[in-house]
Amino acid sequence: MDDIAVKRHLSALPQDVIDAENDKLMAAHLYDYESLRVRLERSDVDIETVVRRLMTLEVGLPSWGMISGGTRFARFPMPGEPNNIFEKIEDCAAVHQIAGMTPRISLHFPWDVTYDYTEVRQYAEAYGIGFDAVNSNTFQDQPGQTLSYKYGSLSHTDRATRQQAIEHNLECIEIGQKLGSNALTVWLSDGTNFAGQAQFAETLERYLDSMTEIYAALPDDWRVFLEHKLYEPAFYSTVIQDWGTSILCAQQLGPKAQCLVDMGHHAPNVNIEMIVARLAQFGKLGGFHFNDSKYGDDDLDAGSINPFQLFLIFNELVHAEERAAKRGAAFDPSYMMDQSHNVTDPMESILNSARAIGGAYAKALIVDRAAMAAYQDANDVMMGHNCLRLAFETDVRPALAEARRRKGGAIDPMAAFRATGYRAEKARARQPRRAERGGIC
Ligand SMILES: [Mn+2]
Repeated sequence: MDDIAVKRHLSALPQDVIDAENDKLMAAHLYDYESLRVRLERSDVDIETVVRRLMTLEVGLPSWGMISGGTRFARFPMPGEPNNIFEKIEDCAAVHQIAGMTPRISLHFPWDVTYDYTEVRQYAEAYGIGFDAVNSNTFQDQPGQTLSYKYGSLSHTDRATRQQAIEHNLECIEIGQKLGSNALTVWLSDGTNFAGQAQFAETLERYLDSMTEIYAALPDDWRVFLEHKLYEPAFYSTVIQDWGTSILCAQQLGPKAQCLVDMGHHAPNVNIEMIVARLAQFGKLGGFHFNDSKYGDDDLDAGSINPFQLFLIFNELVHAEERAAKRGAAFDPSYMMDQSHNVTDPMESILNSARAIGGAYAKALIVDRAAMAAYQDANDVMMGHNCLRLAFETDVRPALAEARRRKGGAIDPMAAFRATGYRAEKARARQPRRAERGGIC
Protein backbone atom coordinates (compact mmCIF):
# COMPACT_ATOMS: atom_id res chain seq x y z
CA MET A 1 0.00 0.00 0.00
CA ASP A 2 1.12 3.54 -0.76
CA ASP A 3 2.70 5.83 1.79
CA ILE A 4 0.75 8.46 3.61
CA ALA A 5 0.72 11.91 1.98
CA VAL A 6 3.17 14.39 3.45
CA LYS A 7 1.54 17.14 5.52
CA ARG A 8 2.29 20.65 4.35
CA HIS A 9 -0.26 22.59 6.36
CA LEU A 10 -1.14 23.57 9.87
CA SER A 11 -3.01 20.85 11.72
CA ALA A 12 -6.27 21.64 13.45
CA LEU A 13 -6.05 18.32 15.31
CA PRO A 14 -3.03 16.62 16.89
CA GLN A 15 -1.87 14.27 14.12
CA ASP A 16 -0.13 12.00 16.61
CA VAL A 17 -3.51 11.16 18.20
CA ILE A 18 -4.97 10.23 14.79
CA ASP A 19 -1.88 8.16 13.98
CA ALA A 20 -2.05 6.38 17.35
CA GLU A 21 -5.71 5.52 16.74
CA ASN A 22 -4.77 4.18 13.31
CA ASP A 23 -1.97 2.10 14.80
CA LYS A 24 -4.46 0.39 17.09
CA LEU A 25 -6.68 -0.53 14.12
CA MET A 26 -3.98 -1.25 11.54
CA ALA A 27 -3.82 -5.06 11.82
CA ALA A 28 -7.60 -5.44 11.52
CA HIS A 29 -7.69 -2.87 8.71
CA LEU A 30 -5.05 -4.73 6.68
CA TYR A 31 -6.98 -7.98 7.09
CA ASP A 32 -10.29 -6.36 6.03
CA TYR A 33 -8.61 -4.58 3.11
CA GLU A 34 -7.07 -7.81 1.84
CA SER A 35 -10.44 -9.59 2.13
CA LEU A 36 -12.12 -6.88 0.10
CA ARG A 37 -9.27 -6.92 -2.44
CA VAL A 38 -9.76 -10.65 -3.02
CA ARG A 39 -13.53 -10.29 -3.09
CA LEU A 40 -13.37 -7.52 -5.72
CA GLU A 41 -10.72 -9.34 -7.74
CA ARG A 42 -13.23 -12.15 -8.30
CA SER A 43 -15.38 -9.54 -10.09
CA ASP A 44 -12.39 -8.14 -12.02
CA VAL A 45 -12.39 -4.97 -9.97
CA ASP A 46 -8.98 -3.60 -8.96
CA ILE A 47 -9.18 -2.23 -5.43
CA GLU A 48 -6.20 0.07 -6.03
CA THR A 49 -8.09 1.82 -8.82
CA VAL A 50 -11.11 2.23 -6.53
CA VAL A 51 -8.96 3.68 -3.72
CA ARG A 52 -7.21 6.09 -6.08
CA ARG A 53 -10.53 7.37 -7.42
CA LEU A 54 -11.91 7.67 -3.89
CA MET A 55 -8.90 9.82 -3.04
CA THR A 56 -9.99 12.31 -5.71
CA LEU A 57 -13.47 12.78 -4.20
CA GLU A 58 -13.94 16.27 -2.75
CA VAL A 59 -17.02 17.59 -0.98
CA GLY A 60 -17.37 21.20 0.17
CA LEU A 61 -18.67 21.93 3.65
CA PRO A 62 -21.33 24.53 4.40
CA SER A 63 -20.14 27.20 6.83
CA TRP A 64 -23.65 27.25 8.30
CA GLY A 65 -23.46 23.50 8.91
CA MET A 66 -20.52 23.89 11.30
CA ILE A 67 -22.88 25.19 14.00
CA SER A 68 -25.98 23.51 15.39
CA GLY A 69 -28.91 24.10 13.08
CA GLY A 70 -32.45 24.44 14.19
CA THR A 71 -36.03 24.40 13.17
CA ARG A 72 -38.45 27.32 13.08
CA PHE A 73 -39.33 26.27 16.63
CA ALA A 74 -35.96 26.31 18.32
CA ARG A 75 -32.24 25.94 18.12
CA PHE A 76 -30.25 24.17 20.80
CA PRO A 77 -26.61 25.21 20.53
CA MET A 78 -23.86 23.03 21.93
CA PRO A 79 -20.77 24.13 23.84
CA GLY A 80 -17.71 24.71 21.70
CA GLU A 81 -19.49 25.76 18.51
CA PRO A 82 -17.61 28.16 16.23
CA ASN A 83 -18.50 31.83 16.66
CA ASN A 84 -16.98 33.31 13.53
CA ILE A 85 -15.61 32.48 10.13
CA PHE A 86 -12.15 31.69 11.46
CA GLU A 87 -13.45 29.13 13.92
CA LYS A 88 -15.68 27.62 11.21
CA ILE A 89 -12.61 27.24 8.97
CA GLU A 90 -10.72 25.63 11.85
CA ASP A 91 -13.54 23.07 12.30
CA CYS A 92 -13.61 22.45 8.55
CA ALA A 93 -9.86 21.82 8.63
CA ALA A 94 -10.27 19.40 11.53
CA VAL A 95 -12.93 17.44 9.63
CA HIS A 96 -10.76 17.43 6.52
CA GLN A 97 -7.78 16.16 8.50
CA ILE A 98 -9.77 13.12 9.58
CA ALA A 99 -11.96 12.55 6.51
CA GLY A 100 -9.47 13.64 3.80
CA MET A 101 -12.26 14.66 1.42
CA THR A 102 -13.59 18.05 2.57
CA PRO A 103 -10.93 20.57 1.46
CA ARG A 104 -13.26 23.53 0.88
CA ILE A 105 -15.78 25.60 2.78
CA SER A 106 -18.84 27.19 1.21
CA LEU A 107 -19.58 30.62 2.66
CA HIS A 108 -22.93 32.30 3.03
CA PHE A 109 -23.49 36.05 2.95
CA PRO A 110 -24.20 38.11 4.91
CA TRP A 111 -23.91 35.43 7.64
CA ASP A 112 -20.16 35.15 7.04
CA VAL A 113 -19.47 38.84 6.40
CA THR A 114 -16.16 40.02 7.78
CA TYR A 115 -13.94 43.04 7.27
CA ASP A 116 -10.79 41.50 5.83
CA TYR A 117 -11.14 38.71 3.27
CA THR A 118 -7.41 38.59 2.60
CA GLU A 119 -6.93 37.61 6.24
CA VAL A 120 -9.67 34.95 5.94
CA ARG A 121 -8.10 33.55 2.79
CA GLN A 122 -4.63 33.40 4.31
CA TYR A 123 -6.00 31.77 7.46
CA ALA A 124 -7.76 29.10 5.39
CA GLU A 125 -4.74 28.53 3.15
CA ALA A 126 -2.56 27.92 6.20
CA TYR A 127 -4.85 24.98 7.00
CA GLY A 128 -4.99 23.85 3.37
CA ILE A 129 -8.63 24.86 3.08
CA GLY A 130 -10.07 26.55 -0.02
CA PHE A 131 -13.41 28.17 -0.80
CA ASP A 132 -16.32 26.54 -2.55
CA ALA A 133 -19.30 28.35 -4.08
CA VAL A 134 -20.38 31.51 -2.27
CA ASN A 135 -24.07 31.64 -1.34
CA SER A 136 -26.19 34.76 -1.52
CA ASN A 137 -29.09 35.37 0.83
CA THR A 138 -32.15 37.36 -0.17
CA PHE A 139 -34.55 35.26 1.88
CA GLN A 140 -34.38 37.35 5.03
CA ASP A 141 -34.01 41.03 5.87
CA GLN A 142 -30.77 42.15 7.45
CA PRO A 143 -30.43 44.90 10.06
CA GLY A 144 -30.30 48.28 8.36
CA GLN A 145 -31.56 46.94 5.02
CA THR A 146 -33.51 49.61 3.07
CA LEU A 147 -36.12 47.47 1.30
CA SER A 148 -37.79 44.30 2.54
CA TYR A 149 -37.80 40.86 0.89
CA LYS A 150 -41.13 39.97 2.49
CA TYR A 151 -42.77 39.76 -0.95
CA GLY A 152 -39.75 38.60 -2.89
CA SER A 153 -36.29 39.67 -3.97
CA LEU A 154 -34.93 38.99 -7.47
CA SER A 155 -38.50 38.55 -8.75
CA HIS A 156 -40.09 41.32 -6.64
CA THR A 157 -42.68 43.55 -8.30
CA ASP A 158 -40.69 46.62 -7.22
CA ARG A 159 -37.69 47.48 -9.40
CA ALA A 160 -35.70 49.01 -6.51
CA THR A 161 -36.08 45.88 -4.37
CA ARG A 162 -34.93 43.72 -7.27
CA GLN A 163 -31.96 46.04 -7.73
CA GLN A 164 -31.03 45.71 -4.06
CA ALA A 165 -31.08 41.90 -4.39
CA ILE A 166 -29.02 42.04 -7.59
CA GLU A 167 -26.42 44.24 -5.90
CA HIS A 168 -26.17 41.81 -2.98
CA ASN A 169 -25.39 39.01 -5.44
CA LEU A 170 -22.79 41.18 -7.19
CA GLU A 171 -21.18 41.82 -3.83
CA CYS A 172 -21.09 38.06 -3.16
CA ILE A 173 -19.21 37.58 -6.46
CA GLU A 174 -16.72 40.29 -5.43
CA ILE A 175 -16.13 38.67 -2.04
CA GLY A 176 -15.84 35.25 -3.70
CA GLN A 177 -13.15 36.59 -6.03
CA LYS A 178 -11.16 37.83 -3.05
CA LEU A 179 -11.39 34.36 -1.51
CA GLY A 180 -10.52 32.41 -4.64
CA SER A 181 -13.98 30.93 -5.07
CA ASN A 182 -15.27 30.33 -8.58
CA ALA A 183 -19.02 29.91 -8.25
CA LEU A 184 -22.10 31.63 -6.90
CA THR A 185 -25.07 29.64 -5.65
CA VAL A 186 -28.41 31.38 -5.85
CA TRP A 187 -31.26 29.83 -3.97
CA LEU A 188 -34.33 31.98 -4.30
CA SER A 189 -37.04 31.78 -1.68
CA ASP A 190 -39.40 33.95 -3.77
CA GLY A 191 -42.85 32.51 -4.22
CA THR A 192 -46.43 32.88 -3.10
CA ASN A 193 -48.66 31.60 -0.33
CA PHE A 194 -51.96 32.29 -2.10
CA ALA A 195 -53.43 31.65 -5.52
CA GLY A 196 -53.85 35.05 -7.11
CA GLN A 197 -50.96 36.55 -5.18
CA ALA A 198 -48.79 36.84 -8.31
CA GLN A 199 -48.64 35.88 -11.98
CA PHE A 200 -46.33 32.93 -12.61
CA ALA A 201 -45.04 34.13 -16.00
CA GLU A 202 -44.33 37.75 -15.10
CA THR A 203 -42.63 36.71 -11.86
CA LEU A 204 -40.28 34.36 -13.69
CA GLU A 205 -39.59 37.05 -16.30
CA ARG A 206 -38.50 39.46 -13.58
CA TYR A 207 -36.30 36.75 -12.03
CA LEU A 208 -34.64 36.10 -15.39
CA ASP A 209 -34.04 39.83 -15.95
CA SER A 210 -32.36 40.05 -12.53
CA MET A 211 -30.31 36.91 -13.09
CA THR A 212 -29.19 38.21 -16.49
CA GLU A 213 -27.56 41.17 -14.72
CA ILE A 214 -25.90 38.86 -12.18
CA TYR A 215 -24.78 36.50 -14.93
CA ALA A 216 -23.16 39.39 -16.81
CA ALA A 217 -20.99 40.14 -13.76
CA LEU A 218 -19.58 36.60 -13.51
CA PRO A 219 -15.82 36.41 -14.10
CA ASP A 220 -14.77 34.22 -17.06
CA ASP A 221 -13.92 31.16 -15.00
CA TRP A 222 -16.99 31.36 -12.76
CA ARG A 223 -20.27 29.46 -12.76
CA VAL A 224 -23.60 30.31 -11.21
CA PHE A 225 -25.61 27.48 -9.68
CA LEU A 226 -29.40 27.75 -9.68
CA GLU A 227 -30.74 25.84 -6.68
CA HIS A 228 -34.37 24.80 -7.02
CA LYS A 229 -36.67 24.02 -4.11
CA LEU A 230 -40.22 22.77 -4.21
CA TYR A 231 -41.67 24.68 -1.27
CA GLU A 232 -40.83 26.55 1.92
CA PRO A 233 -40.86 29.37 2.82
CA ALA A 234 -43.52 29.85 0.12
CA PHE A 235 -46.24 27.22 0.39
CA TYR A 236 -48.42 27.75 -2.70
CA SER A 237 -45.86 28.39 -5.43
CA THR A 238 -42.10 28.87 -5.66
CA VAL A 239 -40.43 30.69 -8.55
CA ILE A 240 -37.64 28.12 -9.11
CA GLN A 241 -39.56 25.13 -7.84
CA ASP A 242 -38.09 22.19 -9.71
CA TRP A 243 -35.35 21.03 -12.06
CA GLY A 244 -37.52 21.78 -15.11
CA THR A 245 -37.76 25.50 -14.36
CA SER A 246 -34.13 25.44 -13.25
CA ILE A 247 -32.77 23.98 -16.49
CA LEU A 248 -34.95 26.27 -18.62
CA CYS A 249 -33.51 29.29 -16.80
CA ALA A 250 -29.96 27.92 -16.92
CA GLN A 251 -30.29 27.36 -20.66
CA GLN A 252 -31.64 30.86 -21.21
CA LEU A 253 -28.91 32.49 -19.09
CA GLY A 254 -25.98 30.78 -20.83
CA PRO A 255 -23.20 28.21 -20.40
CA LYS A 256 -21.98 29.51 -17.04
CA ALA A 257 -25.40 28.86 -15.51
CA GLN A 258 -25.98 25.34 -14.24
CA CYS A 259 -28.44 23.61 -11.94
CA LEU A 260 -27.75 22.61 -8.36
CA VAL A 261 -29.54 19.60 -6.92
CA ASP A 262 -30.23 19.77 -3.20
CA MET A 263 -31.40 16.28 -2.29
CA GLY A 264 -34.02 17.55 0.15
CA HIS A 265 -35.64 19.99 -2.27
CA HIS A 266 -38.01 17.55 -3.95
CA ALA A 267 -41.39 16.04 -3.25
CA PRO A 268 -41.21 12.73 -1.37
CA ASN A 269 -40.41 9.74 -3.60
CA VAL A 270 -39.27 11.84 -6.57
CA ASN A 271 -36.69 9.98 -8.64
CA ILE A 272 -33.73 12.26 -7.90
CA GLU A 273 -31.16 10.00 -9.59
CA MET A 274 -33.09 10.43 -12.83
CA ILE A 275 -32.98 14.21 -12.45
CA VAL A 276 -29.22 13.90 -12.01
CA ALA A 277 -28.96 11.85 -15.20
CA ARG A 278 -31.05 14.34 -17.19
CA LEU A 279 -29.07 17.37 -16.01
CA ALA A 280 -25.75 15.61 -16.66
CA GLN A 281 -26.85 14.56 -20.15
CA PHE A 282 -27.53 18.16 -21.12
CA GLY A 283 -24.39 19.60 -19.48
CA LYS A 284 -26.34 21.42 -16.81
CA LEU A 285 -25.45 19.52 -13.64
CA GLY A 286 -23.53 22.18 -11.77
CA GLY A 287 -23.56 21.07 -8.19
CA PHE A 288 -24.96 19.09 -5.35
CA HIS A 289 -26.16 19.72 -1.86
CA PHE A 290 -25.99 16.37 -0.11
CA ASN A 291 -28.34 15.65 2.77
CA ASP A 292 -31.22 13.29 3.44
CA SER A 293 -34.89 13.56 4.28
CA LYS A 294 -37.85 11.49 5.33
CA TYR A 295 -40.77 13.87 4.84
CA GLY A 296 -39.71 17.12 3.22
CA ASP A 297 -36.68 19.34 3.30
CA ASP A 298 -35.47 17.81 6.55
CA ASP A 299 -31.74 18.50 6.02
CA LEU A 300 -30.80 15.27 7.77
CA ASP A 301 -27.34 13.73 7.47
CA ALA A 302 -26.50 12.34 4.02
CA GLY A 303 -27.15 8.62 3.89
CA SER A 304 -28.89 8.48 7.25
CA ILE A 305 -32.39 7.74 5.92
CA ASN A 306 -32.06 6.39 2.40
CA PRO A 307 -28.53 5.22 1.61
CA PHE A 308 -29.81 3.31 -1.45
CA GLN A 309 -30.94 6.57 -3.02
CA LEU A 310 -27.54 8.12 -2.35
CA PHE A 311 -25.91 5.12 -4.03
CA LEU A 312 -28.23 5.36 -7.04
CA ILE A 313 -27.34 9.04 -7.40
CA PHE A 314 -23.63 8.19 -7.36
CA ASN A 315 -24.31 5.41 -9.81
CA GLU A 316 -25.59 8.08 -12.22
CA LEU A 317 -22.68 10.38 -11.40
CA VAL A 318 -20.11 7.67 -12.14
CA HIS A 319 -21.94 6.78 -15.36
CA ALA A 320 -21.94 10.46 -16.39
CA GLU A 321 -18.27 10.79 -15.38
CA GLU A 322 -17.28 7.83 -17.56
CA ARG A 323 -19.56 8.90 -20.44
CA ALA A 324 -17.96 12.36 -20.44
CA ALA A 325 -14.42 10.91 -20.23
CA LYS A 326 -15.08 8.76 -23.31
CA ARG A 327 -16.11 11.85 -25.29
CA GLY A 328 -13.34 14.01 -23.83
CA ALA A 329 -16.03 16.28 -22.39
CA ALA A 330 -15.88 18.11 -19.07
CA PHE A 331 -17.89 16.76 -16.15
CA ASP A 332 -17.11 18.65 -13.00
CA PRO A 333 -20.08 19.05 -10.69
CA SER A 334 -19.36 20.77 -7.41
CA TYR A 335 -20.19 18.49 -4.50
CA MET A 336 -21.24 20.13 -1.26
CA MET A 337 -23.12 19.18 1.88
CA ASP A 338 -26.12 21.18 3.05
CA GLN A 339 -27.33 19.74 6.32
CA SER A 340 -28.86 21.01 9.54
CA HIS A 341 -27.40 19.31 12.59
CA ASN A 342 -30.01 19.84 15.27
CA VAL A 343 -29.26 17.18 17.88
CA THR A 344 -25.75 15.95 17.09
CA ASP A 345 -22.28 17.47 17.14
CA PRO A 346 -22.12 19.09 13.67
CA MET A 347 -18.58 17.83 13.10
CA GLU A 348 -19.56 14.26 13.94
CA SER A 349 -22.56 14.48 11.61
CA ILE A 350 -20.32 15.77 8.83
CA LEU A 351 -17.79 12.97 9.43
CA ASN A 352 -20.59 10.41 9.18
CA SER A 353 -21.98 12.08 6.06
CA ALA A 354 -18.54 12.10 4.44
CA ARG A 355 -18.38 8.36 5.13
CA ALA A 356 -21.84 7.85 3.58
CA ILE A 357 -21.01 9.95 0.50
CA GLY A 358 -17.62 8.27 0.04
CA GLY A 359 -19.23 4.86 0.55
CA ALA A 360 -21.91 5.58 -2.05
CA TYR A 361 -19.20 6.65 -4.50
CA ALA A 362 -17.14 3.52 -3.76
CA LYS A 363 -20.13 1.27 -4.34
CA ALA A 364 -20.94 3.07 -7.58
CA LEU A 365 -17.32 2.54 -8.69
CA ILE A 366 -17.56 -1.24 -8.32
CA VAL A 367 -20.76 -1.66 -10.34
CA ASP A 368 -20.03 -4.03 -13.22
CA ARG A 369 -21.13 -1.61 -15.94
CA ALA A 370 -20.24 -3.83 -18.89
CA ALA A 371 -22.30 -6.70 -17.50
CA MET A 372 -25.16 -4.37 -16.61
CA ALA A 373 -25.20 -2.92 -20.15
CA ALA A 374 -25.31 -6.42 -21.63
CA TYR A 375 -28.21 -7.40 -19.35
CA GLN A 376 -30.01 -4.19 -20.26
CA ASP A 377 -29.57 -4.89 -23.99
CA ALA A 378 -30.91 -8.40 -23.48
CA ASN A 379 -33.81 -7.10 -21.37
CA ASP A 380 -32.71 -9.32 -18.49
CA VAL A 381 -34.39 -7.20 -15.86
CA MET A 382 -33.46 -9.18 -12.76
CA MET A 383 -29.77 -9.55 -13.61
CA GLY A 384 -29.48 -5.90 -14.60
CA HIS A 385 -30.97 -4.92 -11.27
CA ASN A 386 -28.71 -7.35 -9.44
CA CYS A 387 -25.62 -5.63 -10.84
CA LEU A 388 -26.62 -2.65 -8.72
CA ARG A 389 -27.76 -4.72 -5.75
CA LEU A 390 -24.49 -6.64 -5.62
CA ALA A 391 -22.46 -3.42 -5.55
CA PHE A 392 -24.75 -1.81 -2.98
CA GLU A 393 -24.56 -4.84 -0.69
CA THR A 394 -20.75 -4.96 -0.77
CA ASP A 395 -19.02 -3.68 2.37
CA VAL A 396 -16.63 -1.12 0.88
CA ARG A 397 -15.55 0.41 4.19
CA PRO A 398 -11.96 -0.93 4.01
CA ALA A 399 -11.40 0.82 0.65
CA LEU A 400 -12.77 4.04 2.04
CA ALA A 401 -10.70 3.74 5.21
CA GLU A 402 -7.60 3.15 3.10
CA ALA A 403 -8.31 6.26 0.98
CA ARG A 404 -8.58 8.30 4.20
CA ARG A 405 -5.48 6.72 5.72
CA ARG A 406 -3.34 7.49 2.66
CA LYS A 407 -4.31 11.14 3.00
CA GLY A 408 -3.25 11.16 6.64
CA GLY A 409 -6.81 10.72 7.87
CA ALA A 410 -8.42 8.23 10.18
CA ILE A 411 -9.26 4.57 9.65
CA ASP A 412 -12.16 5.09 12.09
CA PRO A 413 -13.19 8.79 11.82
CA MET A 414 -15.50 8.93 14.83
CA ALA A 415 -13.10 7.14 17.18
CA ALA A 416 -10.23 9.39 16.10
CA PHE A 417 -12.28 12.58 16.45
CA ARG A 418 -13.40 11.66 19.95
CA ALA A 419 -9.86 10.64 20.92
CA THR A 420 -8.61 14.14 20.08
CA GLY A 421 -10.97 15.73 22.61
CA TYR A 422 -11.38 18.60 20.13
CA ARG A 423 -14.94 19.60 21.05
CA ALA A 424 -14.32 19.57 24.78
CA GLU A 425 -11.25 21.75 24.29
CA LYS A 426 -13.25 24.21 22.15
CA ALA A 427 -16.02 24.25 24.74
CA ARG A 428 -13.43 25.61 27.17
CA ALA A 429 -11.77 27.99 24.72
CA ARG A 430 -14.69 29.44 22.73
CA GLN A 431 -17.40 31.84 23.82
CA PRO A 432 -20.77 30.10 24.19
CA ARG A 433 -23.22 31.01 21.42
CA ARG A 434 -26.60 32.51 22.13
CA ALA A 435 -29.58 30.33 21.23
CA GLU A 436 -30.46 32.48 18.23
CA ARG A 437 -32.06 31.04 15.11
CA GLY A 438 -30.09 28.61 13.00
CA GLY A 439 -29.67 28.88 9.30
CA ILE A 440 -30.31 26.37 6.58
CA CYS A 441 -30.99 26.74 2.89
MN1 LIG B 1 -29.21 23.68 -0.31
